[in-house]
Amino acid sequence: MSKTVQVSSVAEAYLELLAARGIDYFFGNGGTDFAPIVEAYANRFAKEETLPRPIPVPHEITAMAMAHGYTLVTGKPQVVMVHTLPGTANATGGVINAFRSNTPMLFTAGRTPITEGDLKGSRDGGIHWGQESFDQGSMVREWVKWDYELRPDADLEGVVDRALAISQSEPAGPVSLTLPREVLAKSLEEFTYNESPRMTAADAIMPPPDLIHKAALALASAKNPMLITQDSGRDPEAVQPLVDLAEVLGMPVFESRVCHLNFPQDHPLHAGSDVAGTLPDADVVVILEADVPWAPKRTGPNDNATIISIGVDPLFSNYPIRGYRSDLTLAGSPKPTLTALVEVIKQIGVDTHAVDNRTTIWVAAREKRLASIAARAKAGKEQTPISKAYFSSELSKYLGDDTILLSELGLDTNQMEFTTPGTTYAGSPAGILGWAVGASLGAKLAAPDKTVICTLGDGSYTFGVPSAGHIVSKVQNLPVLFIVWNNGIWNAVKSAAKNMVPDGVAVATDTWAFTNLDQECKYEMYCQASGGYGERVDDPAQVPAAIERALYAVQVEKRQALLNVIGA
Ligand SMILES: Cc1ncc(C[n+]2csc(CCOP(=O)(O)OP(=O)(O)O)c2C)c(N)n1
Repeated sequence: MSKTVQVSSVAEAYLELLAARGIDYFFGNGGTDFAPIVEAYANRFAKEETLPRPIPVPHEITAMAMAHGYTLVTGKPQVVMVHTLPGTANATGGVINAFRSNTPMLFTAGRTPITEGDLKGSRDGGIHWGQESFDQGSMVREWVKWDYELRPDADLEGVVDRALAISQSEPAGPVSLTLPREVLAKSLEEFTYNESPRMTAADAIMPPPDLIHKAALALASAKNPMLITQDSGRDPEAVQPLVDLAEVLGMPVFESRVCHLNFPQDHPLHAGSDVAGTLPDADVVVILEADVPWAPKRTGPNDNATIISIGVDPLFSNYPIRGYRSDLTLAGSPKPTLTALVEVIKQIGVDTHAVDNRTTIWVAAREKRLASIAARAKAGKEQTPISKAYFSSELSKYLGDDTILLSELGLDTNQMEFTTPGTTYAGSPAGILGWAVGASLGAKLAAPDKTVICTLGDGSYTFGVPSAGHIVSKVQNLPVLFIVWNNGIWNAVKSAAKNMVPDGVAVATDTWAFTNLDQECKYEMYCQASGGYGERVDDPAQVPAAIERALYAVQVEKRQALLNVIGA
């Protein structure tokens, strides 16, 4: 059914449409290009019309990460709008993070006025020349599924509906829409659109039955199968089918890196992340939504093993180089593909005695692994600087279904056991640092009743433009607990140098250029500056009480908190 509304401009029609399409939030970082949007918001506020709620975010890195975090929790894409060329430049890292993590998003940027004449919206400021680009969309084109610049008198509804449908179709990802100022500013008296979107997103992808059958046969007859996943839990409904597959086969599930909860970590067949001890002996290896299932320089599968790849884009076609062997390649969304595999495996039948034996072996292996994880935490209890294993294990006591933990090189998540979908997230495979601060704020916006904990390295925190994040936390009333692991160094950079040249001069002389931060930095004061609770934690004996003080600030006082943990 169509609907006609009174509007004053194309910008207002655009906001009407976004609201009608269920967009909750419009994360904005504006400039002169926002004039039509600002005017349209004022009009709609005055008329008390529904709107995507405007969230002003004082840095693009934060805005992009907020939209990303919100979508991780809700599955619903949101809108980000940044300022022409400068905003697009600052936001590009966030677009790349969203693209590599298959996060849907309507990324938009204004465009400096195209015309020098008298049109409404034409150039009227000195900045309008220098901020023009021949092809602004090209800045993000490699990192979006579709990009377009809105033309005068374009079919606005068709453009927006198509953008949202493409963004959410598997493999999901961001789309980009450039919005020239004159186009948005153009006067319009009424706007007619369909109440339901003109097109829907393509549904889950299903591999052909004969491939499912071949994979099921290989798995049903395997003596030593294993599965490695990274991101199948992007769809929370894929968690149970993965449990079913593991159980029907007595097959261990490894997580190469946890971006989402893929498999309950308290399950007897959860095997941790270290595949090196198992991979060379496996006869069937399933790579499920994992871009880097193992490090080829360190380990690899047996030449005789059958490798089965499953994923919405199982060969990662947008990665330039990725040379993992794949004998059976199943292009399919995890939930229906795993469900179908389990059904066919049950029809074929498995050696239940062998399944029981394997399960017993993996239960014992898991207990051994957990004992050594617990021992690491215990050994670190009194260490100064504070041990990461010890701190992480203490924090894990406060985690549950009512918490969401986001991490970016912060703590040791091996010390934590996540069991429910939606309780933990990590950054994109693209690894563009600066994600966690904003993503945590977006997660809190999406789940206001949950305690959101953001754990991140001091380097990652600095990349995340904390000044902007703390302001948004305060202004939007989003109390997040930030835990900054302050080791005073970019350890990842030092380790990379050490690993590449273990017998080099840097190791011999303990000289590490480009790796040092400042362990004396009072990161807690950034949070205090925005009215939050801040504490420097350098005494291991104070760890449990410090965590409780910070949680009290967040949960009871409803203000943000930051623990600056002086760690090893
Ligand atoms: C935007 C960006 N710049 C640089 C890097 C390279 N990089 C990867 S890890 C890292 C250091 C991160 O430091 P921190 O968060 O303190 O964690 P640590 O390495 O100490 O564990 C850097 C600079 C990156 N991934 N992203």
